[in-house]
Amino acid sequence: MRTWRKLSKLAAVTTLAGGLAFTGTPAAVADGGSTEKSAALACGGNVFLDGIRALAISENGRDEVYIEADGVKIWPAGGSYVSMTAGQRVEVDKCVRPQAALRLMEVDDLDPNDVIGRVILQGDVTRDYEFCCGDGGRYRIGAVR
Ligand SMILES: [Ca+2]
Ligand SMILES: [Ca+2]
Repeated sequence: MRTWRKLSKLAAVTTLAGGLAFTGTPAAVADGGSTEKSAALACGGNVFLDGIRALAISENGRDEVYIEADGVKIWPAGGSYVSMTAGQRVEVDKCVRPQAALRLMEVDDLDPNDVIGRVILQGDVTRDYEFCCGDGGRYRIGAVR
């Protein structure tokens, strides 16, 4: 019963996002397409991390960022970091547990790496979270249930 309700909700959201170009939708919905909703369903009881956007970067030009969940690096899979500029959005596409503690790290060669911010997911909701404001960086990530 619960699964059916969730499917119905996601289908409604997808229809809305696909059919109307209005402002004010949550970024997780506005930034993602129906493929993200399908991927979220593939996460089962977990939360799907959709994409991350750099609202403000902590360094001149580019930040080198990666994401940890519960102390373990989960993104990017094929490298030690992703290089991001202000305003850029990059797909994350990872499943994490509903109450995972996320940390956004910024790699520095000579200093210890910077912590941009931490968030603890609020389980059973689709919403955006912000990593803020370590070293002046601010990033938004969409979590889809
Ligand atoms: Ca730094
Ligand atoms: Ca750096």
